[in-house]
Amino acid sequence: MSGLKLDRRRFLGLTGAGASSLALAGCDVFDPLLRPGAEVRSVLEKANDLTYRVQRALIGDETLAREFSESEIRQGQRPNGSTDPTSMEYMFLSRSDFVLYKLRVTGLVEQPLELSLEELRNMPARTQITRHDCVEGWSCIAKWTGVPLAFLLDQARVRPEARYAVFRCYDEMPGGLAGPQPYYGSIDLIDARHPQTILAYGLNDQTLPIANGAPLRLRVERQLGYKMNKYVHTIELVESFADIGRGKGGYWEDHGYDWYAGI
Ligand SMILES: Nc1nc2c(c(=O)[nH]1)N[C@H]1C(S)=C(S)[C@@H](COP(=O)(O)O)O[C@H]1N2
Ligand SMILES: [Mo]
Repeated sequence: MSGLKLDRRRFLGLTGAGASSLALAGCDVFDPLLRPGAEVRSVLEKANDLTYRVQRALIGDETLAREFSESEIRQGQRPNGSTDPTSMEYMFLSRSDFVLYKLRVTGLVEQPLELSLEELRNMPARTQITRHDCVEGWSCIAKWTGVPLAFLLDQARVRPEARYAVFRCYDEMPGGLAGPQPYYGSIDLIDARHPQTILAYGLNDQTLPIANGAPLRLRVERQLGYKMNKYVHTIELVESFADIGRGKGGYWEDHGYDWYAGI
């Protein structure tokens, strides 16, 4: 996989800047360079689109991310980003061990679903030991257990117009002048149906802790950490994410990060 990483870095280097380094420089509300239509923005958007297509062509649809052995788990999964959501609904659910939690699967589906944790735990499960790479430059190897997203999509019977799965989360992030924004993200249906894409409720043989996204978080193993939404309450199948948030497909994407964060 390191060859691919190098290609991507080199490619972003050629465009002048990775989207992430620009985003880290400041909130785009105040950054005229990242205004919709600004030249830098459109170069970044084209770069992201090309990165996505090049990576898709290189890695194929079904290639598996590397899996590790138990002995390679050296530490707990380092919590990052939100670690303790404070919305009323979340605090209410977490105080009663999420017994009233329901995952909703909605949007372009024939059969919308509302599933309790118990129902999710009784579905086919997959366990995988994988490496989580954060855009900030650290990695952790951890063991994740959950239900394959493909199984949920089959139960919900996705309509042919659907192109993306959007994940909505309980936690809120700073949104600049617009006020707090709920964390959200999206992946295409190729990644959504990938065999290692799971909604995890277990981490290192324990119940998923709040710090790491309880009760349910996404694992999408061929992309960077910010794509792996924690605290998921709704999965919505859509044809386009242009009308959601600021239209870039996720909270961090709305702040300049690549939509396709392949590693
Ligand atoms: N809802 C939500 N999901 C999130 C984040 C977040 O802040 N909120 N942070 C992301 C980032 S940047 C990383 S690296 C991983 C961290 O997951 P962990 O806390 O289990 O290590 O979650 C990702 N998913
Ligand atoms: Mo991250």
